[in-house]
Amino acid sequence: MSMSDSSTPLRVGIVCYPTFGGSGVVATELGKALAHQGHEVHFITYHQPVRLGSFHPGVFYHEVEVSKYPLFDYPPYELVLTSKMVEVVQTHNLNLLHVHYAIPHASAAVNAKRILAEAGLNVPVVTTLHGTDITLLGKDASFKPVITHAINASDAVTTVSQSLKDDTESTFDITREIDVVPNFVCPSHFERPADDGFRAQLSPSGAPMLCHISNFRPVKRVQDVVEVFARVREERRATLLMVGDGPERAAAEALCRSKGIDSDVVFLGKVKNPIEPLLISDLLLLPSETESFGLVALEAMAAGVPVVSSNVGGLPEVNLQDETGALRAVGDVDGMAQDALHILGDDHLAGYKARSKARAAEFTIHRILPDYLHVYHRALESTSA
Ligand code: GMT
Repeated sequence: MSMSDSSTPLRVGIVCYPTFGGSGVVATELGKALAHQGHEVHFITYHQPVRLGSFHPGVFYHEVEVSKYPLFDYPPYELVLTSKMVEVVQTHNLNLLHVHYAIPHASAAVNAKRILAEAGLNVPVVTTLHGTDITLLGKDASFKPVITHAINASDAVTTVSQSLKDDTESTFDITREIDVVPNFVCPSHFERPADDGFRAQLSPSGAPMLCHISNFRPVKRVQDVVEVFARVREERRATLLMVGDGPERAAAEALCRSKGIDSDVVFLGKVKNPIEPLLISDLLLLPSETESFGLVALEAMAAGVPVVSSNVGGLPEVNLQDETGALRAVGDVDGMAQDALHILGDDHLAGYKARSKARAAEFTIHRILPDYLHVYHRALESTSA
């Protein structure tokens, strides 16, 4: 039976960033879902992915250890990763490598593929682009030749939104087809009761709970979150839950103090499972400078939480104006506050919540997994041809 036969279980190597970022979450949940369907999945990364959990049949983890040799001011992670990919493909007879994020994963995979070809093994590389690898790093001329090559030399390339596909094609000299495979949520993760006790503790008055979840990098415009909340707070009681950590957190905390709203804002720090805070929230604020998809917006919607976001990148493909929330130009904190107040209004909130849930149901893993499998089989066919 040929490996491109869609009923044959595959042995897939998945390379991703193991941290809290959306790309790692998508890669990890995809791997778990593939294993659940009977495929064998090998995660290859420098740390166990945050969302991997302890034990899943069919899921294996291979750690990439970076050499601490004193000669290396800059440890060559990409090369160690390449070697690890070669080793795991050979040892476990993998059919395919699926790498998430262009740098350094796609370029390392393309190199591994070449090394394996010399040993007589033909292993296709599927690359999924997630956003900042194109929209931020892509703007850095020093990365351009490597990213361009990694994309063009992959056997299949997917982006998580149409907007990211357009950005990729306009930023790089792309000579190949790109498929759009949107991000997804796993409905079972949302089938749990909200922790009402925790909510009551955070918001004893029962006031609406606004929420922001990110890595607090400049691209997330965390200060805008505070500005929007401060305007909402002028009009009504409310609590803001800030989830995550990163370089902008201290400035955001200082801004809350200077605006005198710090007693209504709770900074939780990093939380392993953002679904828990979402389940006790009424509205997500996501005013990012750029966002290729905005996985957290989709997760919020799946938890029945509407979204007020900026109208950039892939966000309009996820968050629908007046249906699941509202979208405004980057930096329009007055407009976002107006939208938040409207959505939180007694007559509106329940409708927004219900429509958000319904919209998120269009992006469940059951719908998206076949798209990835289709891409895998096409890549397998093209390399075996
Ligand atoms: O948002 C980040 O800074 C993290 C980054 C990542 O690599 O995890 O997120 C990107 O990939 C996510 C998963 O596909 C997307 O949902 C995010 O929109 C995207 N971030 C940006 O484009 C800023």
